[in-house]
Amino acid sequence: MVNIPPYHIIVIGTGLAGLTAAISLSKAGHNVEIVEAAPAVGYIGAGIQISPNSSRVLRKLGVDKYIQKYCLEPIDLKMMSYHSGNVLVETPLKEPALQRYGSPYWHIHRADLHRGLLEAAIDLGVKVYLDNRVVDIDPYKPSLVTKTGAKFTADLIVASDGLWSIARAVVLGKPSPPVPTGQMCFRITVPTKKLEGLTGLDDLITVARNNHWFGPNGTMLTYLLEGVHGTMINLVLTCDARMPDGVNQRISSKKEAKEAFKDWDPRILKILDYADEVLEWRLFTHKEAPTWIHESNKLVLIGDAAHAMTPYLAQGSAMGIEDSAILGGVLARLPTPDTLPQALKLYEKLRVKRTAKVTAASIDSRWFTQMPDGPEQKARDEYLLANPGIMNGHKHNRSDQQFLDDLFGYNAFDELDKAFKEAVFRSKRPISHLME
Ligand SMILES: Cc1cc2nc3c(=O)[nH]c(=O)nc-3n(C[C@H](O)[C@H](O)[C@H](O)COP(=O)(O)OP(=O)(O)OC[C@H]3O[C@@H](n4cnc5c(N)ncnc54)[C@H](O)[C@@H]3O)c2cc1C
Ligand SMILES: *[C@@H]1O[C@H](CO)[C@@H](O)[C@H](O)[C@H]1NC(C)=O
Ligand SMILES: *[C@@H]1O[C@H](CO)[C@@H](O)[C@H](O)[C@H]1NC(C)=O
Ligand SMILES: CC(=O)N[C@H]1CO[C@H](CO)[C@@H](O)[C@@H]1O
Repeated sequence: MVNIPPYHIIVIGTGLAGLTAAISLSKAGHNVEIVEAAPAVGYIGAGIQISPNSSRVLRKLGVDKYIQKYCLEPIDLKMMSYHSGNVLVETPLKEPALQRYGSPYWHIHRADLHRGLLEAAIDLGVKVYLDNRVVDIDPYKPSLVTKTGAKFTADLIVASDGLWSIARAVVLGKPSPPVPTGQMCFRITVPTKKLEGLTGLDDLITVARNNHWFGPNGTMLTYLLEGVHGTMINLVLTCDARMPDGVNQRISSKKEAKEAFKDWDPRILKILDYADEVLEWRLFTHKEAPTWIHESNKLVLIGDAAHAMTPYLAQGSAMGIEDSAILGGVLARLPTPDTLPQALKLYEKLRVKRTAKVTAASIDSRWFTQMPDGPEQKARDEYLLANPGIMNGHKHNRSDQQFLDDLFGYNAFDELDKAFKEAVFRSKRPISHLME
């Protein structure tokens, strides 16, 4: 093989997408630097769910050895009625993840995942510049300036600057702020040690499960985390926004959370009594962007910057992780400056449809899971009880075989192989001349 000089790539943001992209691009042979606004590599919120075909990406990138011991594998998914706690759905998670999709379903504390990704990136030689908020981007050079006055010039800028991305407006040529969904969530973790011995909680605090409650204009989700800080129960309580306009995140209290969910499963209210810290998060989404690539072909969006979605399916960062695998993959196979436009186009093509579909499904799942009490909700519950298990054509996506195969079965690496094979076959010309 000819000796191709690597790209010099600057990644904006050390979120889950940014760090995974840095690892993936570095493994593809490129030189990667990351600039991050925060003074320390932090993490937002508490737990995160990593579904099979994104755990596949992390394993393939070698991140598993940094995080494995902090991962729990939920045995099943339970969906319950908000007030009574009556079980409406119970489907296995751990076993199908391993058997059918070939990669585990993980629950992990974001701090542990973040630290693992950062260690993996640093071990690969990625340089991380903290406390360097990007204040200006020149997409043509491409270069960027941070608030410290430092200027970084590269061959390519990969913007994973999240929901409030400034790069997104540069790519689209106009502001494109996120859209509030009208909902918020309370995010809470409680060490299970504090809850031991309380009646009725055993199943919630000792068995690794994915527990959901459906209720009027809201949902609850709990799962266990096994972090460096010991075992914790993670709660995500979603409801219509009860925050003052203009406030998007704030420290809240157990009193607020209990008030918002006062008619819900008393087990959760009991757990809330033991919460020390309660955070409120306003939930946003983005309109689908017409493109993720700046016309210069030297600035590209990934992660929430490209496709922020509602968290109702727990797929936001999973999509960013898949993006990273694909972007690294195309830039491994198309590594020369003349092929950069084609490489980015292929990345976008492989990702836009999938993320749009998952975004749509995530929004739909809000309406299915949050019906107010009434005939429609009764019919839903009766349907769920009459149709247990995972099957083709199930009305609820989380029980529809086809939908799950599509979501969890997605193999970023196979998709990439397929795209390259198809492209070569169609053109019978070298890959660098494709997709013009
Ligand atoms: C309540 C809730 C629960 C969720 N649960 C799940 C789940 O279970 N599973 C799942 O897959 N997803 C989940 N998500 C979605 C997931 O959190 C996001 O999709 C994911 O964190 C996005 O990662 P990212 O790297 O794209 O962006 P971010 O994590 O937002 O990272 C962006 C980074 O860029 C930095 N940055 C921003 N601007 C600049 C700048 N100008 N200069 C330099 N740096 C900058 C930020 O400081 C930050 O570090 C959930 C989301 C919410 C709100
Ligand atoms: C619940 O949500 C629906 C749809 O957004 C809304 O019309 C209704 O007012 C909400 N109900 C309450 C009690 O807020
Ligand atoms: C499932 O997802 C599809 C989009 O992929 C959507 O059209 C459908 O309404 C969703 N169903 C439910 C119950 O959320
Ligand atoms: C649709 C798809 O790509 N599914 C893949 C998910 O992962 C398993 C295990 O590697 C593959 O066998 C599937 O093809």
